[in-house]
Parts: sequence; structure tokens; C-alpha cells
Amino acid sequence: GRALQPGRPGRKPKSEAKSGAKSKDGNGGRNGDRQAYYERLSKYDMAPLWVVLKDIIPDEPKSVCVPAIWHFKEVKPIVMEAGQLISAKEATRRVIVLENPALRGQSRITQTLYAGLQLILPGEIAPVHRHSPSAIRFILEGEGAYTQVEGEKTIMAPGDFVLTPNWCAHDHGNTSKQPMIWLDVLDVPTVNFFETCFYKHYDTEKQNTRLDHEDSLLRYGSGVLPDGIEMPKHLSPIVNYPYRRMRPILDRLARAGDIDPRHGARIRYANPLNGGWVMPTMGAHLSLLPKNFKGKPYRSTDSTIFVCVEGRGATRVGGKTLEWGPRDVFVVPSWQSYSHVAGQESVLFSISDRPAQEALGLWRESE
Ligand code: 1HN
Repeated sequence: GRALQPGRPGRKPKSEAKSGAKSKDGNGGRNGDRQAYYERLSKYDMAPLWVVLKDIIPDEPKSVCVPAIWHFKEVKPIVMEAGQLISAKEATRRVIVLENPALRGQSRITQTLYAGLQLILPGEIAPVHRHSPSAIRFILEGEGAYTQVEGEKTIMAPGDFVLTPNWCAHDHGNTSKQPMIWLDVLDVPTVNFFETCFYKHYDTEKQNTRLDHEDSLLRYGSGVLPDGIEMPKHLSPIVNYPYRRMRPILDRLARAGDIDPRHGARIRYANPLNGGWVMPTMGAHLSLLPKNFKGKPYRSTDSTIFVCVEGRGATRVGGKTLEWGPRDVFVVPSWQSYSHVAGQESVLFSISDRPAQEALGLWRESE
């Protein structure tokens, strides 16, 4: 590996270049000594820091992931094919993973987040289970399938944002007449980075429904809270933030001129208990880009997954132009400057690991 090399390829520390100017290896003949030393170190599972210092402490983030887009029109037929090859039950979850082109084989769309397109056909059930990774679903196509989270059933429609926090039991079923496709985003790479993943399978297919459709939205999302009940505050108790309730808020902001020059008229999905992010590891926004929007460039340390919900536009990032339309999914890597343009009024959903970065004191942004 690299620790056995005398220095970073193609670069020599200044001091060495000077002092060894006249020697054969440009290094006072020390390269051979060093090489031998590194080899001896290696036998003890040790390595010299100076060889890797610049790589492990870059001046600023150099994301290993790349900007990428999945056009729904192109990938939908391939996702639908999976419906003929395997049942939701056999697969446990019939999902096609979106892999960042620079991270193939690692089941991730960014270094910290997993994303996939889940297909559930009419009549199918995805059996109940729970795990320590937290999940969100963002509904792309179809209407009427349900998910149940800790006993609360919610019937999903396009644009709905559904939470399945850490260790909550969840199962899905499609009682509608059409296939449904949604985007799953999970913090799996983060949870596995910390080596904290647990999973529990149940022998029953479905959990008992204890709470009606939208119980948690009506109970906690109406400007009042149940009095005198102690609740954990690090995550939102709301299961589904329905698009039909969010979309009119964007219109209100836009009409009032509350339009951020970089993000458009944007709302943050909030935990009604404390105004914080919906979950500790993942946070989400919904933004409206008015017709002929030309966004100012922006960058932040959270790699961000976007979904176009309505409209059409493009995002400039890292020398690329990602042109998006309805249900397209695209990703912007950490600390790469991006800007949105939209010829027509458009709506973008986005989700990132920002809450985790903020909790660790790491998150930064700049113009
Ligand atoms: C999971 O539980 C679901 O419940 C979807 O729908 C995708 C990817 C990795 C691990 C668990 C689901 C998943 C997942």
C-alpha cells in the first residue's frame, strides 16, 4: 500500500528536495532507508503519518462521490421488470439500489446515505420488520398503498414524505389497483460506519393497526401538543407529511416573496416537538422554484439527494448540468457548488445528512 512508498507520488516534501539536491534519489540517499523503515514499521501494523497526512487532512472536503442523475422515464421500465422476477415477499423489499457512479458496489448514493427505488405491486405485502437504520420514503408514482409504522397506518400519495425512524416496526401493502414506486432513503452507511446496525424479523406478515391514517399528523401537526405526556424529542412523531398539505405552504411563501436566492421558496420538514430536524441522521426540505428562477450558487458539507416533484429545470454542479423533470432523482456531493435554474415553476424535494453533521459540529455552508 501507500505506506510503503517514500512519499506521495509525484510530490516531494520541500525540505527533502532541497537538502538532497545533489544525491542520486534527490533525497540525500535516504529514500532507501525510509523505504526499509516503512517496511519494518508495517510488520508491527504501524505506518508513518507524514506519508498520508495531506490525504487524511485535506484543506477542504474532496467528496469521493460524483454528481449523478437517474431519469425516471429511463429507469422505470427496468424497475418494473423486477416485478416479474421476484415478489415483494420473497425479496423482503423489492428495491433497486441507486449507486453513486463513483461508489459502485457499496449500496450507497453518497458516503453516508443509501437510496433505492421500491416497487410494490397491487395485492402485495412487504412483511413487517424493524432495524436501527432510519428510513424515509418519498412517493414517486401510484397512489393508495399503505405503510404502517409502529401501529399507525398511512395511505400514501405522490409527493408524500413518510418517516420510519430507528427501530420502528414497519410493513407495507398495496391495496390499490396500480403499482407504486417510491424512493427509499436510509442512513445505512452511517449506521454501519459506527457499526451499530441491528435488525429484527417478525414471523407475522403484518403488524396490528392501532392508529388510523394520519393519526400522528392530526395529533401533533396542528399547532397543539398532547399535554403532560413525556415524549422523546430527538425525532418527529409524525409518520406522513402529505404533499397535499405541504404544497399550498410553498405557494404562500412564494406569493409573499419569501424566496431564497439560492433555494427558492423552501420549507424544512420539522419536528413539531422542538422545531428541529425530523430525525437525528437525516433532514429534508421542499422548495418551490418560481418560473424563470436563476438560483445563486451555493455549497454545503452535506451531500444532498434531490427529487423533482413538479416542473422542469437544471442544476449546475461540478462542471455538469443535470437536467431534471418529474420523478427524476439526482445527487450533489459534499462541498461542490451548485445552482438551480427552472424555466417553469418547479418543486424539488431534498434530503441529506445535515442533522448528523450539525450534531457533531461539522456542518458548514458558503455561497
Ligand atoms: C427497508 O427496510 C426498506 O422497509 C426499504 O421498505 C429499503 C434498504 C436497506 C435496509 C432496509 C423498507 C431498505 C430497508
